[in-house]
Amino acid sequence: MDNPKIYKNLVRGEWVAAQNGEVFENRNPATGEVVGIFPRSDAQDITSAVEAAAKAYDQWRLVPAPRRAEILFRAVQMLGERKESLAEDMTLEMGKILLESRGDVQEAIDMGYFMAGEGRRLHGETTPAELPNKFAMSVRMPVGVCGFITPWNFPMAIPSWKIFPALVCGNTVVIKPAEDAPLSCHHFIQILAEAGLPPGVINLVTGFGEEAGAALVAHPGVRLISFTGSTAVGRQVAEACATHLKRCHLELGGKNVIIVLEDADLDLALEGALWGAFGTTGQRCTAASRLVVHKKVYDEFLDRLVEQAQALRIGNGLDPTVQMGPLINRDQFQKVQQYVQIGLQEDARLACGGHPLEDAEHTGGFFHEATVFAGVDSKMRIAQEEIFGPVVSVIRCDDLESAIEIGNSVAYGLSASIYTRDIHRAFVAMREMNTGIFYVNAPTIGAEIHLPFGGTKATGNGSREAGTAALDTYSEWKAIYIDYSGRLQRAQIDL
Ligand code: UN1
Repeated sequence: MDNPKIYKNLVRGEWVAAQNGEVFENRNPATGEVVGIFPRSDAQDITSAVEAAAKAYDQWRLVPAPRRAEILFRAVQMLGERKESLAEDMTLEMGKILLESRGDVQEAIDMGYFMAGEGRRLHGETTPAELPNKFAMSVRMPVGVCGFITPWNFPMAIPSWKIFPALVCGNTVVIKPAEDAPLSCHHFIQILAEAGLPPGVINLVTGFGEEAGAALVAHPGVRLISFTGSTAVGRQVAEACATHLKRCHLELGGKNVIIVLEDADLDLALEGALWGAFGTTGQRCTAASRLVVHKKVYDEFLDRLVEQAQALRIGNGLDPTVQMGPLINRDQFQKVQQYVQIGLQEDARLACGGHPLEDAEHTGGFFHEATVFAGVDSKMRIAQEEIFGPVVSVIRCDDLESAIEIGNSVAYGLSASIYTRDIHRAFVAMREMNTGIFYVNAPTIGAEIHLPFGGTKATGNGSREAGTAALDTYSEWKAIYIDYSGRLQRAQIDL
C-alpha cells in the first residue's frame, strides 16, 4: 500500500492522535506491507481515556440495561452487514485465512447477541429472609471503569468477549489492543460508536504493552483489568492489580492435548488433530499442541498425520485455496524455529516440516511448514512449553490412565479432548482432565460463546469469560435486605 491510512484513538467520543504524536506501523504478516499507521500512545493518553470513561460511567450506569442492550443489538447488526470487509481487513493485518477471519467476526456477532439478550435478564436472586416481614435479594451492579488488554490472534472476537458483557452490565471501558493487529479492534470500536454509545463509554488507545498497557493496569481510576495473553505477562498484570486490589481477569497460556484411543474413528481423529494443531497456524491458546496416541494405532495415525500435514497449502490467507497462513511477526517466526531446534536437541524425531518457507511464493511473509515431532517424551520442553505456532508433538501412550497422566503433566489447563467410541472412557477422561474446557470426539479448539471459557492452573486465575460466567467478572453482587416489620430485627439473634 503506497499511502497507508492513519488511524486514531477514540477518547471521549473523539478520534485523536497520541498526545506525543508518535505512531507505529501495522504490517501484513503475509507480505510485509503496511496495513495502517496507529497511535503509539503512552500514559498521558491512558489517563485521558480513563478520565473520559470515569465521567461517562456516572450516566451510563443509570441507563436501564435493556436500553444499553439496544445499542449492542444495533452494533451486532452492523457487524453482520460489514462481515466480509471486516474479515478481509483481519486477514490483512493478522494473516489467518479468510474462512477463519469470518469466524472471528462471527464470534463477536454471537457474543453481541447473547450479551444484548442479557440486557433483559441480568438475573439476581430473590430468596427468603430468616426473619419475619423481611425481604432479601441480590442484584448485579457495575464495577466501574474496565481496562482491557487484548491479543492479536482473535483481534475482534476477544475484544467482543470483554466489551459486550462489560457494557451491558453498565461499566465503561478503555481498551488497548495488541500492536500487531489493532485494525480489527478499531473497526469494532468504530461500529460501537456509530451504533450510538455515548462519548466516553468506550475508549480505544493503541500502542505497546510496556508504554500504554502497563499504564492502563497501573491507573488507580481503573477498577477492573481483563488481560488475554502470555502467562508471564499475566503474572505481572496480576501483581500490578494487587497494589490497588483491582479485580483482575486473566486468560493465559495453554498446552492442550488430544488423546486418541485405539477404538477411535481414526479418520475423524486425524481431521480433528489437523484442524486443532494447524488451524490459525497453531496460534490459538486452545490449539492442540500435543497428540497422545494409543500404541496400537500410533504408527498408522502418525503416518497419515504426516501425509496430511505435508499436503497443507500454506500461503496468503486471502487466497481461498490456502489452508494455513503465516505467523504473526518475526519474534513468533523465530520462536517457532528455536523450538524446532530444541525438539531436535531433545532427540524428538522430526516427522515432517521444521523449516521456514522462503521460496518465491512466500517471500516477505513469516511462513513456516506444518511441523510434526514424533516419539516425543512428555517431559521434553516441546511437550511442556507453549509454542504458539504450527508445531505438534505426538506422544505414544499405553492406555487411558497413562494418557490422562501425560495430558495433565503440564503447567497449563485450558482445553483437552479425547477421541474414543467408549462412553465410559470418555466420561472418565472428562472427569480427570484438569482443564476448563473438554471435548469428546472433537479437537481442542472451537469453544462456543454461551459457555464459560477459561482454564485451570497457569491458564488463569480462576475467572472465566463468555456465557453468564462473564457477568460475574463484570458485575459486583449487591445483597439487599428490606425489613418491613417496623422494628429492629437482629439476624442470627432474634430467632
Ligand atoms: C484463543 O485462542 O485465544 O475455542 C481463543 C476456540 C475459539 C477461541 C479461541 N472459539 O478455539
